Amino acid sequence: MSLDTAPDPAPDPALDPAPDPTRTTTDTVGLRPADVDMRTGMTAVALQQAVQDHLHYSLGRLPLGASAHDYYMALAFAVRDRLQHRWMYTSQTYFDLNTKVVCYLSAEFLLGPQLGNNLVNLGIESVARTAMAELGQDLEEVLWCEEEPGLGNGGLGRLAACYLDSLATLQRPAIGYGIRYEFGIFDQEIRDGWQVELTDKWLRGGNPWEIAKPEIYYYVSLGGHTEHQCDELGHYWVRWIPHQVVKGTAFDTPIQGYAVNNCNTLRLWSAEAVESFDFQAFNTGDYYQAVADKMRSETITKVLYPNDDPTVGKQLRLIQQYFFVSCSLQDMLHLLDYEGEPVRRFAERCAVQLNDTHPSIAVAELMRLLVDERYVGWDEAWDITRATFGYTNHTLMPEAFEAWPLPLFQQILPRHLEIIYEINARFLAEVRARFPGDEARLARMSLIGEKGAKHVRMAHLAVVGSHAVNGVSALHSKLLTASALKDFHDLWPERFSNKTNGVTPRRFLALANPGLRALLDRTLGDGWVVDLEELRRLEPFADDAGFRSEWRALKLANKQRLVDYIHTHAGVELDPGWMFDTQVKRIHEYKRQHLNVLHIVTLYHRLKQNPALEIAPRAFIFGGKAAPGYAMAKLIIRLITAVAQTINGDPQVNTRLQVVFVPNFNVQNAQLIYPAVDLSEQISTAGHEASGTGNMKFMLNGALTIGTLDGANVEIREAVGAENFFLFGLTAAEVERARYEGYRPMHQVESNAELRAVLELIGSGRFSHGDTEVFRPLVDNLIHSDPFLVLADYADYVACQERIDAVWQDPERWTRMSILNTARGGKFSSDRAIREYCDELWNVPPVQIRLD
Ligand code: NBG
Repeated sequence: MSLDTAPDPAPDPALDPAPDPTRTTTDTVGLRPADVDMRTGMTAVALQQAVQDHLHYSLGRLPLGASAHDYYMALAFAVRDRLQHRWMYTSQTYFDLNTKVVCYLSAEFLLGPQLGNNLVNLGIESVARTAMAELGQDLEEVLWCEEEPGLGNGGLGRLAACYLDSLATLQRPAIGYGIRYEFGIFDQEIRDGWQVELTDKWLRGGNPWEIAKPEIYYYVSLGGHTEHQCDELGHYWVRWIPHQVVKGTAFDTPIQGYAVNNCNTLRLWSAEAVESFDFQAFNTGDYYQAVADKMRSETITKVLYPNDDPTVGKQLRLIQQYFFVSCSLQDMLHLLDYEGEPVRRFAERCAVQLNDTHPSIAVAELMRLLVDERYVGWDEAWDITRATFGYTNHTLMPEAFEAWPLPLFQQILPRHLEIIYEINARFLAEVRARFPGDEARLARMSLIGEKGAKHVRMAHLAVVGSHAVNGVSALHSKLLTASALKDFHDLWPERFSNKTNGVTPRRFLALANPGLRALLDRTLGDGWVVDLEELRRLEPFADDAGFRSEWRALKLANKQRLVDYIHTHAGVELDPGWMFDTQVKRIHEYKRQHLNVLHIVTLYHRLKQNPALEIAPRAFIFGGKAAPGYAMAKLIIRLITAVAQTINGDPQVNTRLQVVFVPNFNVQNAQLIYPAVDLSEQISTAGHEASGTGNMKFMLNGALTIGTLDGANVEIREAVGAENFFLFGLTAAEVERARYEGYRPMHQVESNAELRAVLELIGSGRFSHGDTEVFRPLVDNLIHSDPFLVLADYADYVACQERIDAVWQDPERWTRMSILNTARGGKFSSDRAIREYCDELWNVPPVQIRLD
């Protein structure tokens, strides 16, 4: 498939003959060979020249006055040219070969800074370092100028970005489809210990990676009503008369694979008003009304919503979802037309994956496009739809199961509601036939929920409209089929599978940890970058004292890097010789940052009771954003910063304990954090973290994990061996049983004097200048409700931390375990995950790209 096409009529097959399927190389007519071209050459000289040209022609800067940011832009443009070159060949080849394409629909793509990653994937890092040095610039400083696109909340969006990297690296034709938010996830500052949110103006300095494609746009209808008609031939058809039409325009970002020529596309849609739609307003002189409409349309892609904020407006979110899904499906249909393929072949050309329920309206939209606009019969359209979609579920948290109130849905998508009713009627007939008389089951499975106010259940729509449904870790997939989607599993067990998450070794090892990369290359060769199981060959080196000491030196250097960053950004100077005990991720009660704090306060309390107590000195490092409307999560941040202030300022304890909250956790600073950590905190309530991916990034960088049997922790522990993993806490089944039997947190408090003392310290104002009110909601919640069983796991957690303390005192043993964590982390590559998706669900084989 070629993406470089404006939406114009399908080509005449007589003029544009079908491609010869036996051809394996691309038709390069009109494309320019790379090595003779200074513009895309891969030597330091060519790159240096390209940077100078861009400084001059693209940016209009004199070398003398150019800032590091100017050099960043110039280098980014120069690198983009090299990507563009590969992108052209890639598009041409995919088109020539009529390949099947993975279309990854995701409301979030958390790409992170792109320059460094593109240099790694093109294999020109050292070339760029030399070129920039020639220009008097330090590459590291230039890389640091990049403003990352924060187009995601956390794990889900970052997973989508890792998957794009793996798809390109594994040479699979793929397009990521999403939303070009003008403001991504907010920037976090800490003021007086509290989180403050600032708008993320990531486009302010210009985005050198995207290419606007104003000629690629689609119209998206909203609101209004439908009209049902029968034409003179007796055909029944439906017209949707919308209240508003907006226009979605494409912005493309190249996604370069590692050490291959494949360069795929991330296509993000931006909303604008349809000028002609305002014609009447213009004619009647109501210019300002027309401008107001324009502004209203543009708000659709203004801002990314936090995925866990209970307070944000629902209406705009539904519109956002529909907007990007409709543009993307229309784009796929257009590409099919362009290639002269009949819509009947849609599912053979596009494997469309729904990244959580956010894009699940796609099921109804594809039906609408096929039935209402392409006049495909319902049954055939339904077969195409189900063969097209796959659905990945990313959470069991009930509040994330999207359910739209019926009146809201009807108001925005009247035609889709009709289609959903029809899908539902046919679906329920199937259930009725399989389970006669089971009315309760019908009510549970219906696409329309009737408990309380009626609502559309988007997860059910996604399952019914997909041929494949998967969870993101073995445990999560098991729980999914045993609980949330059990009825669907009873009906269609063959549709369900597990695809354990993975992370890209390019960004999270090669780029983030250059010291380790060099050591691995020297020890194993560089095959591990694309075949992460190669790391297993490190195992014997765990017993080599010389190697262990090298390993420690490396970790120390990485810690020093982080110490400098933290000193600058949080004003605390840590000692790199201490254990770095770290929890970085979204702040959420189920992730239990407050359990971590209870442990810190326990140590504080013990040291206050007994100043001579011997404990290994530890730096506790936190980072993560709380949803702006999630009061308890924000209070947890406040607790962390309060405990940090008290401990760091107390000479009696600050020689053994330090606590720091790193503001504005994002991909950029994450790349500094993962390689510098000794202990990774993965302490969610069992059964609640679908997978986790930070846990994998830490493991690969040689951190040891303290964790519950939750999400991918289970598989991490299996891979590294129980003796190299610090396990504590209730299992998912025990958590469920405790809840079922009426869990009483007060019982924990009554039976554990140390826990009581710790909670009293927090409640007494010890960490809040005597203010006994500020943390009361948090302490009360733990004592009286404790929905995530923090107190139930407290004693075991503290005991486990004591075992960790003992192991840390034996550096040789710790290092051995650290090396084994890296060596046995190969499974957690996103390449493994994407291979599974491609082979088992998408049926998309690799396509080689040659640049001749
Ligand atoms: C998140 C889960 C994580 C998981 C990522 C990626 C959502 C809805 N889910 O555990 O909480 O690692 O998805 O699968 O953001």
